[in-house]
Amino acid sequence: STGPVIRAERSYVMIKPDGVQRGLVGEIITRFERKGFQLKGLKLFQTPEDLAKEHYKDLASKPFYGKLVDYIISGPVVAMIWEGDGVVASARKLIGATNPLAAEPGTIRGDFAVEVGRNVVHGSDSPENGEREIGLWFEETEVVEWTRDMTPWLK
Ligand code: 3AN
Repeated sequence: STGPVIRAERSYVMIKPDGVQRGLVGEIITRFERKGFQLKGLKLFQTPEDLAKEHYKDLASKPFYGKLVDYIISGPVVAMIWEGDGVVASARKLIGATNPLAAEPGTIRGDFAVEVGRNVVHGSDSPENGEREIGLWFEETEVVEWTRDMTPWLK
């Protein structure tokens, strides 16, 4: 067929080095799974400095940019693609406010973080940025197409 490909909304979600080091990987993935979003890509990854700089290039003029890049490359991250209707805005609700002290309890940052410079997780701020970030962090061969309606596992 020749029609345009209409693809579901996707967000780039990343567990930052503090989240990995604190053993929060399972907890964070669980929140996205049980909400109902679909995991389309996942890897533990040591970020090269040039990629961290590119990812945060919109913040390059901020005074904290250098520290932010150092933090992101300080240890492995868990890079993820989550897909579903409204996933970008919903992921940001699950994650909570940028400043963890302002984040509501029940959000990831509200439950697990206190410092803006160590706020555990990233989520894309628009569907367009989601696609941009997925393109930065994932090779096409690392994006997995799969369906959740398969043969029942239990009878
Ligand atoms: P969010 O991650 O909630 O989308 P942004 O895009 O404003 O927030 O900021 C990106 C990242 O920059 C934040 N996750 C945080 O790690 C860092 N950051 C933002 N503001 C500050 C700040 N005032 N001091 C240190 N780091 C900051």
